[in-house]
Formats: sequence, C-alpha cells, structure tokens
Amino acid sequence: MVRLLLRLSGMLLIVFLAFLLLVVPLLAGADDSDQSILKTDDLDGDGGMEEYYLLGETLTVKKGEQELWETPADWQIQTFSLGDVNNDGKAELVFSLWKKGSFGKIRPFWHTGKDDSYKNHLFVYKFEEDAFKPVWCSSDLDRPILSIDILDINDDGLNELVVEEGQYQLPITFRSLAVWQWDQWGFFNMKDLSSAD
Ligand SMILES: [Ca+2]
Ligand SMILES: [Ca+2]
Ligand SMILES: [Ca+2]
Repeated sequence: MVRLLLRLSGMLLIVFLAFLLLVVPLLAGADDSDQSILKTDDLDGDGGMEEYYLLGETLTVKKGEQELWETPADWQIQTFSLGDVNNDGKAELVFSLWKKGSFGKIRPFWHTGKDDSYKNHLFVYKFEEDAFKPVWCSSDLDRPILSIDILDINDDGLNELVVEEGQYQLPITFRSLAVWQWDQWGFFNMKDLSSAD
C-alpha cells in the first residue's frame, strides 16, 4: 500500500514537472508572439514579398532567409504600418519610434542647447534599389504616436494617415485620433484644417 502511494505520488510529481516543462514555455511563447507584429508587402515592386517584423523594439525586414534591413539599436520602434501614404502609387514603410535628440547628425548650427530629449517621432521610408531610404522624418512630436493606419477615410481616392496619439506623461490616460494627409513636402493635420474653417 505504501509502495503504491509512493508510486502514485511519484507519477503525480512527474506529471507536474512535465506540466512545468511543456505548458509554461508555451504560455511564455504566447506572450512573445503577442509582442511581435508581422506584415508582408512588396515595397520595391520586384514581384517578391518582403516580411516586416516588429519584435521587441526592433523592426527587421527580411526576404526569405535574407535580412534586408534592421532599424538602428538606438531607436525604439513603437509601431509601424505599410501603405501608400503619399499617394504616389507605391507603398511606404511608416513607423513611430522613440529616440534621443531631435536632430541626430544633421543638427542645425544655430541650435546650441542640449539635444538629449527622448521623444517620439514619425518616419516614412521607401524601399528601392535594394535600400531603405527616408522620405520624411519628423522632429520631436508634440504627442507620441501609439498606432498607425493608412486608409482612405473620406473616400476621395487619396490615402490618409490615421494615428492614435497619447501623451508623454505616464500612465497614459489621454488618447485621441488624428488624421494627417500628405502634401507635397510633408503631412498636414486634417483635423486642424477643419477646425480652422
Ligand atoms: Ca519586393
Ligand atoms: Ca507612396
Ligand atoms: Ca482620402
């Protein structure tokens, strides 16, 4: 009887250990996959799809096994989207990122103060001739961008950029939607435009 109980408790222990070994990593893995975002598109128009991964705070672009591009280590990518945001017929990579300093290497000479603010930015990149190139890069945004959608929200045949904005102070208690449209040289805020009328 005692031997049977010992054997049963031993089996229970094995089942419990198997649970820990098998199920806990699965649960942890589920958390990881929630944090990674995958999108596919053919930005350079070569007929082959690229894969865009946001894992942690790094955005990686791959084509098959080949890695095409990775965002610099000192950028923390918040979110990204793919779409024709400037309505030129080709899709772009649009992303919100956190980084120190507003100007980077091209800081204007008249700006002599400290440039160490850690703020949110919106960058638009295109992919052509095997390289990712900036189309438009914002300086420090007034409010951080938490999500990005590229769609024709007013049915005029042109895409708009619909962003969810938060605030720099934590915890984030304020969120609002903003609609931006590409003009020849950059974005203008359609919401501001309508309220000025
Ligand atoms: Ca391609
Ligand atoms: Ca475009
Ligand atoms: Ca539109």
